Amino acid sequence: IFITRTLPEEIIAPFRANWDIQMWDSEEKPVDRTILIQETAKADALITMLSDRIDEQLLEQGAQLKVIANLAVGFDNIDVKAAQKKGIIVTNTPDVLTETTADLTFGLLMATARRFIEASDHIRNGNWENWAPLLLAGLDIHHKTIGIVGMGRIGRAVAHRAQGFHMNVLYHNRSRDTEAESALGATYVSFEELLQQSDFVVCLAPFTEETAGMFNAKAFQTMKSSAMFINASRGANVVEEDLYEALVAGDIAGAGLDVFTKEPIANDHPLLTLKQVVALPHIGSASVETRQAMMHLCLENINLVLSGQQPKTEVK
Ligand code: 8YV
Repeated sequence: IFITRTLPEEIIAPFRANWDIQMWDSEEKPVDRTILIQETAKADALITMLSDRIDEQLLEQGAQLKVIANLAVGFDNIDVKAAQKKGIIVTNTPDVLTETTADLTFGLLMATARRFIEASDHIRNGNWENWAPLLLAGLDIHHKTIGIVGMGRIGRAVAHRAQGFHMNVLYHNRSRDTEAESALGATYVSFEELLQQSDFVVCLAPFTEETAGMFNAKAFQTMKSSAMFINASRGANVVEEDLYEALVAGDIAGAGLDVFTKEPIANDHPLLTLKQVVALPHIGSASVETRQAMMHLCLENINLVLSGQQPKTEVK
């Protein structure tokens, strides 16, 4: 088993009894492509990260490769069709990260609406000298309209949180989710209606051919000028230049971004120059408990496949 980052030994240890486990020697730096190719040629199984490009060229090297366990619910870094054609099973980590990512998404919405980061910087920079009636005044969240684009597991968990804030929940999705409609009081609307009516537009859709760049100049111009855009799914669903222009022009009021088109972003990225932007380094699923559960699920899936059984969470 080759793992493309260093994972904690206490997670790996129980699996060492059965398998020869090798890890790339860094917690942070992505594995070199040449090493990944060499290791893939020797491996029965890989644990991969979003930053690893698993394409046809790499898969060609996997003479004995049986399973690729991606440490993420998303799998847009993997050519799943090419893997399946070669009989290689791909697994992901759904469910275990749903609530954690929904917590982060809702927190990001709150931080953006109520200007948490600016307010914290205000104190740290020594600017809290006086009280003023509108000092760091943000926008209300309760009783507002939230529009969720992508009503999957995480979308539903965010809708559930929004209910607690007495929000009106709209959603747009590839298909209608009648369960979410009855259980969460969510209303299905077209993408355009969602943009027109929402105070908070929240993107939780995976990156696919249909969602690529769907948040573009036209979308931002359709939103209310008082509305905020929150993205906790994939940066490439957004045309970042258009988002920047929309924020500068006042087409929308703010953005909370946990994801970017090309990660990691540089600290001179234009979006970071705007105070109405809250930016996070893709930490949606990053709680200790959840990251451990994700790692464990990857290893369990590999263990099952290599012992001839069905994995728990195969990407079909
Ligand atoms: C990743 C994510 O797990 O699950 C996903 O799809 O985007 C994150 O939770 C994280 O970036 C590590 O690859």
